Amino acid sequence: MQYRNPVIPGFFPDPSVCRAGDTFYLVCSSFQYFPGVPLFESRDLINWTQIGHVLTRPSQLPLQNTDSVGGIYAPTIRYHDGTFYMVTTNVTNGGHFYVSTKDIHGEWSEPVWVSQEGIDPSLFFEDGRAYFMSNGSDAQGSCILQCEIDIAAGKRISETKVIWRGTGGRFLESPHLYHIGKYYYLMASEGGTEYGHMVVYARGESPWGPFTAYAQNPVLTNRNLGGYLLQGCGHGDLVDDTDGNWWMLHLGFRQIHRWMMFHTTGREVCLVPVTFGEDGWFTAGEQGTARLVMQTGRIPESVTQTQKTHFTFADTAPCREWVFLQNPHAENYRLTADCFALRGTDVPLSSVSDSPTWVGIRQTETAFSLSVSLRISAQEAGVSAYMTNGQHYDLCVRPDGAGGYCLLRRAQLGSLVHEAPVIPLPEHAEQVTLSITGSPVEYHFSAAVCGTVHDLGALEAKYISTEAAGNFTGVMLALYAHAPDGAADWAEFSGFSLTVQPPPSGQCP
Ligand code: 6LW
Repeated sequence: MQYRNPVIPGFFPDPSVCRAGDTFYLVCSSFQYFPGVPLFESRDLINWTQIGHVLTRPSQLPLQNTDSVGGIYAPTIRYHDGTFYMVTTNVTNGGHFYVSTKDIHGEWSEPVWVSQEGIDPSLFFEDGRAYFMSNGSDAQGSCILQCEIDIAAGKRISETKVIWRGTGGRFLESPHLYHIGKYYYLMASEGGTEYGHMVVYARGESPWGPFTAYAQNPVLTNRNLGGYLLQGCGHGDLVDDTDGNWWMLHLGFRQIHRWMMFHTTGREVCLVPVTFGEDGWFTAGEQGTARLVMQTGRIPESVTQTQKTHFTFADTAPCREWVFLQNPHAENYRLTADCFALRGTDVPLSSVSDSPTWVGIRQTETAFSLSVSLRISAQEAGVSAYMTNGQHYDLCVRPDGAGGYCLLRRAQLGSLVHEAPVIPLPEHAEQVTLSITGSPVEYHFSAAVCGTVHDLGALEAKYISTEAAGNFTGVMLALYAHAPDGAADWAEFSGFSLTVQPPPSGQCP
C-alpha cells in the first residue's frame, strides 16, 4: 500500500513514540502553548488520533515569560512495566522533568525534576535500571550525556558520563537508546532542525558504550533533495510493530513551494520503514530519505489513511485541538460547542510577559478556508494567522474612538506594523463574518457585514514563515480579544468553520 507523509500534519515537532501491546502512543514538543505535549494514539502508525495532552495543569507546565523558542522542548515517551513515562525540558521554567501515568487516557503525575545539562532528555529501561540521557557539551564539544537514575525518587544514582560525540555535525541532539538483538543502538540528530537536519546512529555492546558509528551515516536526511517539498527530516524515534517490523517516526516540514525555502505549517510528523541487515546495521526510508508518498508492503491494503479536513467548534475541543498562549486566565474564556466568548484584557498579541486572551488551532495545510461570525463588542476582536508574538496577520473589528467601529487588516512583522485597509462599519452593524483563505504562498482576507463583502487583500505567507520568524512553532489560526483600556466585555465567535485541503498525492514532486 502507499501512505502519505506527514502522517500527522501541522505543528507537531520532535515526535517520540512507544508501543503498549498493539497500540502506539506519540508525543510532541509544544513550546509556549497550554496544555503541553500533545498525545496521540494509533493502531497502524499512519492514522493518529489526538487523545489529549500530557501536561494539563499549570503545576506541571509553568509558562511564564515563554515565547516560541522557549517552554517545552523535545519529549520522550516510554512504556515500562505498566507505566507510561514522558520526559522533557521546560527550557524557560525549570529544566528537565518527567511525569508518569498508568492510565494513558487519564491524568499524569506531578513533575519530577532531574538536574542535568542540555535538552532532549530520554529514558532507557533495562534489568531494573533506568538510564537518563540528554545532549550536552564539554571542552571537547557536543556530546550525549547519560546517568542512571532512581526513577521512583527522581534522583541521579551514578555520575553523568559522556557516552558519544556524534559524527561531527552541528547540534548533536535527540538521543534515544535501544537494545535490539545483540546491540545497544544510540540514535541522535545532527545538522540542526532546519534544512541540514539528519538522523545518525552508533551501536555498542553496553548501554554505556563504547559506540561505533554506522559507516553510512546519516541514516536519514533530505538535505540533498533540492527542490523537494519535504525537508528538515531528523529527530526520530524507533518503534517495532507487532509483526516485528521496525519504523522511525521523525520530524519533517513542507516548503510552501519547491523553489521557496519557507514553511508555515510547522515541523510535522513523518514515518519511514527501518530495515535491519544481517550485519545488525539498519537503514531507513527510501535510500535514506523520507518521501511525501511512501510505498510499503508492511501495512495491509485494508488500512486506509484518513485526515481530518473540516473543523468546527462542535467537533473539536478546548484543550485538545484548541490551545492557549502561556498559562491562560480562565475567567476570560467561555467556550462551548456553539460559541467561543472571549473577554479581552490589556495584554496585546505581541506580549510575552503575560497571556493575551487568545485561543488557537493549528493550520495543518497551506490551502485552507476559515470563516467565523463575530458579534461586535466594545474591544478589538478578530482572527489571526499567528506564527509568533512578533509575526502575525490579523483581521479584526475595533472601536474607532468616535463611538463607531471599523474593520481592519493588520500585518505585524517584527517591529513593522501595518494596518490597512481600515474600513468604517455602518452604525447599525452588530455582526461580521471574518474569513481567511490560505494558499501555499498567501493569506487572503475578507469580511461580510450588513450584506456587503469587503475584500481586504492578501499578504505573503513567507513573511510569517518559520524562516522569517526564527521560531520552533507553526502557524496557529486564532481567535482573540484585546481591550487596551481594560474594558470588560465579551466578544462572541460562532459558526466557526475551517476546511483544509491536503495536496493531491499525485502532485507531490
Ligand atoms: C529540540 C531539538 C530540535 O529540542 O529542536 O529538531 C529543538 N530538534 O531536538 C526544539 O524543537
